[in-house]
Amino acid sequence: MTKKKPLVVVTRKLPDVVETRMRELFDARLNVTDKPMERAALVEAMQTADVLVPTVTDNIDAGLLGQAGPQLKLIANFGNGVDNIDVQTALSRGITVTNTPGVLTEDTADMTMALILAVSRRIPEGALVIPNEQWEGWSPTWMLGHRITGKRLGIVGMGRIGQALARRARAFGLQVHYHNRRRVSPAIEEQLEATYWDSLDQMLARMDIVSVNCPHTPATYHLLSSRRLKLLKKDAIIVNTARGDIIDETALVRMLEANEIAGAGLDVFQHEPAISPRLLKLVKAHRAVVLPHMGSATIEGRIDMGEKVIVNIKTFMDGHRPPDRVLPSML
Ligand code: 8YV
Repeated sequence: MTKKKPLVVVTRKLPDVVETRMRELFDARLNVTDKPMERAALVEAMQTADVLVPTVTDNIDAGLLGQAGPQLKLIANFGNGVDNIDVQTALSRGITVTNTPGVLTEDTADMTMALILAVSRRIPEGALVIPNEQWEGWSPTWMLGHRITGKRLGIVGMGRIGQALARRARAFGLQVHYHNRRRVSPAIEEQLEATYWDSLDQMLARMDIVSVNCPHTPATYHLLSSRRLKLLKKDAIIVNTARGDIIDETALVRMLEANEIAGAGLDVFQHEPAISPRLLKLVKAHRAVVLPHMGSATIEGRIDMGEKVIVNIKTFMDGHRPPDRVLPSML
């Protein structure tokens, strides 16, 4: 007798190869329209699926988890960050949670570097000049940005992505500084030529460029608070490819408006996809560069993420520990 395939509900459209493999292995319910699932549809999924595969756009909160049927045993998140899931509640209900670490590290670090360059060298502003037919020719004092070589980069969160950014930053001639919950090993520090600051406040006050690369957890919500943002140098820039909630966005907008900080490059927002009108105004005035959460948006990365989800489900269903379990100590 063949074993019954687990019912796997996938909330968004995934790359074709991933979906095809899922259909082969599981009783996969795919979202062909890619429209985010309404709450009622999510409730139904929680009550019927053996495995739920959500993304950053699904808020799997305690209320939803409270309605899960006893058959739901695994939430295999398509994504590295798990702040879209109330992991504590899931675990307390005996639901295992997995994520997709490692496979989006390089892509996200690339995008972080791209934002640093975009803000410092005014790339989005310059890229509009020719299509808008506004180029009157070269001038020695026009469209000047700032050199990044020799500047100090402060990385907030020296995990995989922070370290991948540090490697890139070294190649660009930046001085690497970092703050992390735990100091990284001397070998890594040496390899990255990175200077550790146990005081985030002190590091912030001295950096030319600050990059947010830590996960969003209750402990990092508004880590870059209004008070801390005020510590930044007036000519500093800040980039965020982690999660919008880590920066007090209202305070950041206020500082950009008042020219108390030189610029910002943001790939993530506090209430995405909603963007505050004041931030939008700053973007239009070229005071900030914004991207629509594209850090891991490569086809290779998204296929790798899908493969990780599949391995996690398959291992779990075969009765083993999935490789990417989210543990309470990570929160
Ligand atoms: C993903 C991300 O696109 O994986 C993450 O944590 O922020 C993104 O790069 C998204 O989470 C997919 O769910």
